[in-house]
This record gives sequence, structure tokens and C-alpha cells, in this order.
Amino acid sequence: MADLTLYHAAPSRSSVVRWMLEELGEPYDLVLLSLAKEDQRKPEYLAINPMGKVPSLKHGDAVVTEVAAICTYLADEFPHARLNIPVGDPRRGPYLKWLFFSPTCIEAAVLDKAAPRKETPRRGMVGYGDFDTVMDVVGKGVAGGPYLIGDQFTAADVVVGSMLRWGMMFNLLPERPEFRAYVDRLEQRAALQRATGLDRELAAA
Ligand SMILES: N[C@@H](CCC(=O)N[C@@H](CS)C(=O)NCC(=O)O)C(=O)O
Repeated sequence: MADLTLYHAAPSRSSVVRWMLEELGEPYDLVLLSLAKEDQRKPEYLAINPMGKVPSLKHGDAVVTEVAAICTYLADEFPHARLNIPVGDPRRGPYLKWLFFSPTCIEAAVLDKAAPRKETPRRGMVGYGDFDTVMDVVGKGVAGGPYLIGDQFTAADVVVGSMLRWGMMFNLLPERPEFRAYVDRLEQRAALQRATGLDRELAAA
């Protein structure tokens, strides 16, 4: 039995963590949940994640939930993989910014655009401001590169990259050339190809 267990449904947001685990190269076990059968609402799973959502990760006795938190945690716990930016490194600020920016700004902006609210809230009330500003900020972030933190591929690329990849796949994001070039770069990674292939097999089973 591996020390790491991912509670997973394929494909879903837990696929992001699967990619992260493949990047780490650490052994992990999977517990598969069927969202269609509402396994995520069963008491035994709610005891792990009371939100009734995947992913969840168990590492020994520790439980971590929320995609970005799990990726940040894994990168710090397994620093040999060089997917984190350690405390004391001046690049840690921008690194953490991108890890938080993805769920709080990119995902929120994309989902609000896909399912607009009846009344548009004041820009000042909305954490992400407005959709176009979010897209411009991410566009600048990925334009240099090759990664968000320059030459080093990090957990932030797994989180932000997954969001852009998924958003373009479902036409929820504009197909900007800088987004496309960045996602194409990420898709060359063996770990992402492995995770995607394994998830395809699971989804087809
Ligand atoms: N904020 C959560 C979102 C997780 C989430 O919404 N997961 C979806 C799958 S993509 C889910 O579990 N849906 C099942 C449900 O809500 O019943 C995270 O980042 O981990």
C-alpha cells in the first residue's frame, strides 16, 4: 500500500492531482468514486471530505482537499521533484500567487461567464474583478515562460495549466495564442500524457 491515496473520479478536477502525482513519480493508490452514482455524498466519503467533492488526498494520516492546496502540499512534501519554490526563495511570492489565482480568479471568472448571474455585481465586490482583466493577467504570465516561474516547471503550472487546458477544451476561455502555446508546451510532458492516458482507460472501463 502506498503512503499516498488519491480519491479520484476520471475525468474530473481530481485529474489535475493525478497529473501532479505523475510529475512527482511517487507511488500512489487510487480510490475511485462514481460521481454519477453519488459516491461523493456517501457518509464514508463525507468523513474524508465533508464538501462531498473530489479530489481528496490522504498522505499517511493527513487529509488534504482542494486541488490547489493538494498540489501545493505535494510539491512541498516532496521537494526532490523540484515542483515547489521553497520558503526563502524570492520567487515563492509569484509562485503562491499563481496557485491561489487559479481557483479564486481564473476558475471563478470562467464559471461566472459560463453561467452568468442575474445581476452583475459591482467590480469592486468581485474578487477577480472582471473576466478580461483576469485573461490579460494570465496571458502576460504565460507569454514569457516557458513556465509561469520562468525556466522552472512547478505545481503552479499544473494548476493554472490544467485550468487553461480545460477552459479551452470546452470553449470557456478565449483561444489566445499565448494560452495555446503554453498548453501545447505542457502537453509535451510525459507525466501529463501518462495521467491523461490512464484516465481515458478508467473512463472507458
Ligand atoms: N474547489 C474544489 C472543487 C472540486 C469539485 O467541484 N469537484 C467536482 C468534480 S470536477 C465534484 O466533486 N463534483 C461532484 C459534486 O459536486 O457532487 C477543488 O478545487 O478541489
